[in-house]
Amino acid sequence: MAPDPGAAGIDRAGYDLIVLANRLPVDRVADSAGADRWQRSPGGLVTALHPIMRAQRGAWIGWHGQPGPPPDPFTHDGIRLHPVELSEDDVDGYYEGQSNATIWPLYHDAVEQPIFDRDWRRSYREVNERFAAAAAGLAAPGALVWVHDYHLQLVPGILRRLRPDLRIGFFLHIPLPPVELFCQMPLREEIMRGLLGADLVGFQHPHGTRNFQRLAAHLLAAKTTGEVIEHAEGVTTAATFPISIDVATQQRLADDPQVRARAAEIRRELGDPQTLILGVDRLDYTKGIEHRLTAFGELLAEGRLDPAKTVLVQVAVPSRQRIDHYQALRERVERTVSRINGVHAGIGRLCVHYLHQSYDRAELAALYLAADVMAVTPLRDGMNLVAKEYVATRTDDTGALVLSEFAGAAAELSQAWTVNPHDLDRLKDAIVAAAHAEREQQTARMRPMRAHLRRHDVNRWAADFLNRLETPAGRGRVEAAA
Ligand code: GDG
Repeated sequence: MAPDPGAAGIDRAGYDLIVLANRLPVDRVADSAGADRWQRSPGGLVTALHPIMRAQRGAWIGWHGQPGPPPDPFTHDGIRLHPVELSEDDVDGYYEGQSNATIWPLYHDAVEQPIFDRDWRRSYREVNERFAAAAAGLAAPGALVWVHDYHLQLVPGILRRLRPDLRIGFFLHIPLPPVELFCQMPLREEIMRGLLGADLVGFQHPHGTRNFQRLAAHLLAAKTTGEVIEHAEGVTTAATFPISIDVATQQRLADDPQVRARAAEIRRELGDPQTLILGVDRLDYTKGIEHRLTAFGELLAEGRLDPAKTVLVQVAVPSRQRIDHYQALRERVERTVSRINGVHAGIGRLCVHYLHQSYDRAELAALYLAADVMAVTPLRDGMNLVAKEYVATRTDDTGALVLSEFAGAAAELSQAWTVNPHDLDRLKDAIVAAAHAEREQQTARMRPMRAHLRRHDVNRWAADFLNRLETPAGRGRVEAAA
């Protein structure tokens, strides 16, 4: 990778907008000649922030994905990227430990037992301090700083002390649990003080916002009026900003003749089933993959779905594979898939196609187009973008979405077949009803959901948050990117 001439000069001037997230918005890939290069990651957050970051001279602070010394800061696609160093110990303690084996399960209703460990907490604190120091050193006077997600909850408070001049926003992408659960966390007061260091804290769902207000009162005797929380260090606004997807890009993919041809080919390759049911998730215990498989297996066994005419494609994107909870989940899922196929499949005819792989956006869009039923059954999920992507892809208003009421998306996609995934009988009924839905019924449900998404895309989400964050400073409005 080429060095960046003049980089130090750019950084010295300071940035008016800084984003902090655990990961930088790029992945390191090898090109055809075997040399390393950076490639923009596919996520919606990057897509939404990209035009705003370019227009506002923004910098992004995050980990580049490898333990050990980081590369020098560099510019990619017009955005300045500042890698933060994580040692092997930091990856174990801050990332895999405190973030993904303590906070992640606890914030998802403790559907797996959170593990509490003093060393992980120390590491979490140290890495949060490192991120905050990086932002303090790079922000122009009065800059906007937008901190993302559960890995960096201490950053707003630390940064506030280092740089009281900044406008600091924080967005939590996952749920914030109720007081009774959150209070298990040994770091509970520190995390609340960290978050209250922000001027604006955003949540996916009103439940998160409400839990935050209650926690502020319970742990720190703060007082809430409307959206404003008064606490010992000042005032913080807490509000709901449901994240969304890049609808225009999703629709373009859906209308691409190559993607449509691939969707038809997928159906042929699966033996032209009458009903194709699809699941797309990171292989994570919050996503309810096991509940979905169990429901599907019982429906086949009871003859309510015909094994010769019904196929379930389950994409399970590899995730956090070094963590025990995830290894155990993988084994359970693979055993269940194999049991269903063992009993119900035939020669050359699988009932469950289980794909422990990741796919590019075009292949995912082809899968969404090919699927008669999309099954999104998390036990708890901040939002769930897969549900939104499926709806946005169905530009002819066909298809059927089965959606867990415990996904944030259920608050907006109310015309889906909504289910409680713990209630297996109702889950099975919903899958059957969605599989048998007539076209008019599909359209009546899909059309309003698609219309909602067209009005509430990720650009609007980002612009809403940033406008709200900068209101008191009275600067110009951020326009949603076209
Ligand atoms: C967290 C919260 C919240 C899927 N397979 C592949 C792939 N994907 C993309 C999907 C979608 C994204 O990954 C997954 O987003 P989700 O929202 O479904 O879930 P989490 O990863 O758990 O995300 C969640 C989200 O943050 C945003 O705030 O909605 O609640 O848990 O966009 O299309 N992407 C690629 N290859 C794949 O195989 N490149």
